[in-house]
Amino acid sequence: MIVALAGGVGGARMAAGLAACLPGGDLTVVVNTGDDFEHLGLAISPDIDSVLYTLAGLNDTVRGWGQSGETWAFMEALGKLGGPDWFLLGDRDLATHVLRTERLRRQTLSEVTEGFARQLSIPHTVLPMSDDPVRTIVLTDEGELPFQEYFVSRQARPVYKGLRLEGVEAARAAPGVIEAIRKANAIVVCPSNPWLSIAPILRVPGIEAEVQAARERGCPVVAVSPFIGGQAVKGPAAKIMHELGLEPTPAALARLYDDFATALVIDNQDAQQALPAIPVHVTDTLMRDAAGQARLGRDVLVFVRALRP
Ligand code: FO1
Repeated sequence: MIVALAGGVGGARMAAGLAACLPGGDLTVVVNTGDDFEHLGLAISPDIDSVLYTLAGLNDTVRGWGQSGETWAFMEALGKLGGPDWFLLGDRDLATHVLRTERLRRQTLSEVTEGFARQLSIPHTVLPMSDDPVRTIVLTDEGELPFQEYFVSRQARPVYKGLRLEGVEAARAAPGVIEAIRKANAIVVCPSNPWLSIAPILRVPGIEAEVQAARERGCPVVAVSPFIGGQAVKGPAAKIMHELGLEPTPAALARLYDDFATALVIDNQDAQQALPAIPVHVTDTLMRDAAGQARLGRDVLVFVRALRP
């Protein structure tokens, strides 16, 4: 039983890599929902959708988010009417948001996600970190910005100063999250943005404590670095590290994850960097396509098995 903590494109790709190497039911992906927001009256859960689309092989591999073969008639029509065009909703993707919004009237986000996963023939468990609304607000040099305004509208240009997670104190981990961590033989922290994707998951009351409890009982907690040669594959993780006066290196990542990680997977390009005092596996961490995802998934699982007592 493997639990993966995931957010963003790196999280979705790693989850798909692990999924490709594990029998159905052996993987639970716990997904960040701090990026969720309401747009045009629709409930958007970008990270859940990235995980579902990638596990189902429907994802756009170039953009990293949304579906492949997407068309944009809705956006064109929206633009003609003077609607907001800063957040792109493809025609196929729109179906997900419309159906989710409608189902959320009588179902929880976990139930809606489970229904989508079943319909898409995904044999693994995909759980939101919480069914309660948690909204990531990014503190920047230009003031507080709701996550998608910072990330998409402002393209993460404002200088990152910190996070506020609206609603997190009252949020409960979604059903199955704590139980999955309790039963896990290993926990994989995906190569997601440590600040924007992983921190919100760990801040849901009970989740980080349960990961630490897993570590105490000898369960490997393996973090896969999102950095390659001082850069993030996608998104602002390296930029944020610099803005916080940190280096995007394996050692800095190990310090960030010091409270819970027991081992690290890093890229070949970073092998010459100062390494942390925990076990480190050096490999090619770039996931270019489904084969690359499966290769890294297999690599991580072999490393994990060697770590188990
Ligand atoms: N990311 C963008 O950079 N621009 C977009 O217009 C955009 C639209 C979008 C629509 C649905 C969806 O599920 C994701 C979308 N994303 C878009 C990605 C998303 O905002 C971010 O990648 C995540 O929130 C960060 O993990």
